[in-house]
Amino acid sequence: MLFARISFFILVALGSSVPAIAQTTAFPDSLRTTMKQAVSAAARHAWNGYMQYARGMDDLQPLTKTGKNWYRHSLLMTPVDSYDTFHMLGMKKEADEAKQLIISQLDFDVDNEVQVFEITIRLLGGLISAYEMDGTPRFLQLAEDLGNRLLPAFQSATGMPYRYVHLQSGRRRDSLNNPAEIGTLMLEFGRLSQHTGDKRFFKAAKKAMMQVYARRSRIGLVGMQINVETGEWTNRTSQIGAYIDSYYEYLFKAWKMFGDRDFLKAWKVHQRAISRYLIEKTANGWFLKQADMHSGARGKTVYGALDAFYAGLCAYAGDRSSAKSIQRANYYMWTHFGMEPEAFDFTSGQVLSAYYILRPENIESCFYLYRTTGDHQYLWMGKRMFDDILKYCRTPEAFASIKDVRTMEKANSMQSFFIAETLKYAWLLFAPQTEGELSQVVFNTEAHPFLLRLKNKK
Ligand code: DMJ
Repeated sequence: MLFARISFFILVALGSSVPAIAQTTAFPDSLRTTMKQAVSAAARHAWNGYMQYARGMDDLQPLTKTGKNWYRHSLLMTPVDSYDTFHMLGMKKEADEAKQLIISQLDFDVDNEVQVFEITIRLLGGLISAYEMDGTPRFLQLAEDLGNRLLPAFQSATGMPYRYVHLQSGRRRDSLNNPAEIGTLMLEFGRLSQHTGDKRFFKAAKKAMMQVYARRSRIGLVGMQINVETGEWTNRTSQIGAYIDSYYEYLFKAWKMFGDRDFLKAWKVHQRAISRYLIEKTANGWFLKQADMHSGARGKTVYGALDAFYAGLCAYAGDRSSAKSIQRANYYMWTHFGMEPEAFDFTSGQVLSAYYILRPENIESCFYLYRTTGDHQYLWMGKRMFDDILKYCRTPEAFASIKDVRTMEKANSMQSFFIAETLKYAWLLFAPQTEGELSQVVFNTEAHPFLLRLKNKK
């Protein structure tokens, strides 16, 4: 009792530096149903905004109520990214509308120079999962056509892809690439080979990924930028977030999906190095910092929205202890600023990039933590995050990003990953475990579910 009273006074005295602790009581079933319905309503609202103001274009700009294309011609980023979410959430009307747009309008024979990584995770991934979900052959034809148009990107001296490729001419550009954009092609290209029987896709993606792994430092880390022509690192700073993140994610997931031990071995080497050199244990949870890839020397203590995925990956890969401690830091990051900023310094507390662009990683980690531990605190965490998104990002027409989490001023963007990932993981968090069952599917980095095992296919 006395201890409880003392703790209370310490907590009050600490004020805003109190570590964020999520509620741990049982999450009522009725609330789960309410949350699921609220997430579905949010998905419907976001899609209606897109259909009313940006139909046929890539993205909706929610404040100006206009559409925006990434390149000269639309590649239907939002419909392709959204289709499997609607399918999974049982939103038939919305799924049919997205499918109709894709089947009638999507064409890759256009004068666009595209970013290989983004197009792979959003479009190739979305088309493959759509095909696996409803079996419509056109989805696979589109995926194969796209895969063939992206393949020239891998024609470099090392086999690591250039960052951009032109969809019609195959012209490549930008030899300064990074592990995330090189390695996060494996699931999509590998699965495309399995569906089409054309092994070139798997081979190209695996070679590229293993070229990055082969250039790891003696202590098992990789840097943030590499020249795909010379194989030289041009930025030797290591971290868990941008430019590297999903390279690690795909090593583990490629092992799950293809059962190829090369991926498992690489994942384990990196996992050890990350634990040793990048994790920093603080009173607010375990954050991940920057370090020199060769010496392991501590660098900037910058952490942010993208880094938050690593808790989920640890949980998925069986390291629950690290997962829980990192998720505590993730929740601190979300609650401390009102919503998570893109980046902050976890030593000084200073916000470095104040925007929130509807990113999924923190809720995604709640999903993996809940599915692997059954601990209801992750449901409460996810509820808090989703409620904040409703509170701060919802507009009369759709959802907007936040320009500055300190003022909650809105920004004119609704990225396609909001429906593809953020809302899918939020819904799955509250849905029965039979939905998005982790023993049946592997989610690509854009949350497109691929069947873990294909029947009768090599
Ligand atoms: C998504 O496109 C993917 O999750 C990617 O791996 C990282 N960035 C966004 C979401 O934040």
